[in-house]
Amino acid sequence: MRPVITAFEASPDRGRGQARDMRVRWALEEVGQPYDVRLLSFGEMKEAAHLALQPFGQVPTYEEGGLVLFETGAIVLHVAGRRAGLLPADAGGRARAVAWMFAALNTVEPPIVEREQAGYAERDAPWYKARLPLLDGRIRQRLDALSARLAAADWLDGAFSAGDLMMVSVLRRLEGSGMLETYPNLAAYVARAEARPAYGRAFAAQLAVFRAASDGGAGPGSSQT
Ligand code: GTB
Repeated sequence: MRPVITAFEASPDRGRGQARDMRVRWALEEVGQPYDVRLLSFGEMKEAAHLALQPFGQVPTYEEGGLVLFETGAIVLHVAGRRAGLLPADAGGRARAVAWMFAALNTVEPPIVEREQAGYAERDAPWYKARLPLLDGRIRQRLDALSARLAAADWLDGAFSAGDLMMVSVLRRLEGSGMLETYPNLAAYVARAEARPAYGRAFAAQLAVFRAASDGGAGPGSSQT
């Protein structure tokens, strides 16, 4: 049974792989699970048919037989549990990989998203310039800790895992901020993950969707990979 995921018909990130379907695509590629994609417009994401799958009207979702999932953390964990490649075989190693997934989503991503949102929503506000160092400081606190963790290691806990996939996906949101570059081992960590063939296939697939949409040829609203 090929799972079906949903993604933006025309991603606002212009194919830079920042939308969250990228994490799911990457996980599916890492475990060698072929999948289909249903592309949605912003309008379709807020319609009843999609809200029945994703109560917040967001992408991505994941459908597999009768199973419907939303939240990328839950989806990646499910994918990682179905086939080998993203979680260690031993129970302790699996639990630690899951802990790193949660760390990425609950501890590292929130300050990054907060800075991003401030850039969109508060840039013209009188307090924006004064608040920025505080927001940057919160991110640096997390990057300092991650950089120390990866001082003598390629990956967060032994071999590459779903924890690394999620952490790298989160760190990639700093692209263009210049912040990652001030931590050479974190920049190298992200580059190492991006060099994985599975990452390359996932990135190419989401970029192809954006290119098709910008050529005005998004096609029938679905794609295969
Ligand atoms: N917690 C949910 C999950 O992990 O699945 C969050 C899902 C989510 O935020 N989805 C976004 C969405 O559907 C798309 S990925 N937004 C529409 C809405 O809420 O109405 C977030 C995203 C979008 C665009 C960029 N970008 O342009 O760089 C980056 C990230």
